[in-house]
Amino acid sequence: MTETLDAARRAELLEPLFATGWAMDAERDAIRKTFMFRNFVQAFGWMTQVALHAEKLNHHPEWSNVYKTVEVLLSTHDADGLTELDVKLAKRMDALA
Ligand code: H2B
Repeated sequence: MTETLDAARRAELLEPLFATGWAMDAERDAIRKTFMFRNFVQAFGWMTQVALHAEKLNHHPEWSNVYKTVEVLLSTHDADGLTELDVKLAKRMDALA
């Protein structure tokens, strides 16, 4: 779970995420996505739900919120790159949005 994804797993697991708006971060082995909500309450409510899942997974996003926009970067610090945990959290974020 804490090993970085190899090329085959990347192709398999990241392609579906790219289709939903995730993109590779150019400088880090990470994925990014900007989530837009109707208003601040929707954005912060989503962050609260994601936070509970992140805590359960023991895997935490790098993110920032301005009004109704949330910028997210996912990477596994312990592995210094992308792992299945990032994919899991990204899918959960999409499902909750
Ligand atoms: N979150 C992320 N994104 N990457 C990690 O490597 C990580 C984490 N490690 N949350 C966890 C916590 C680790 O620090 C604890 C000790 O398990």
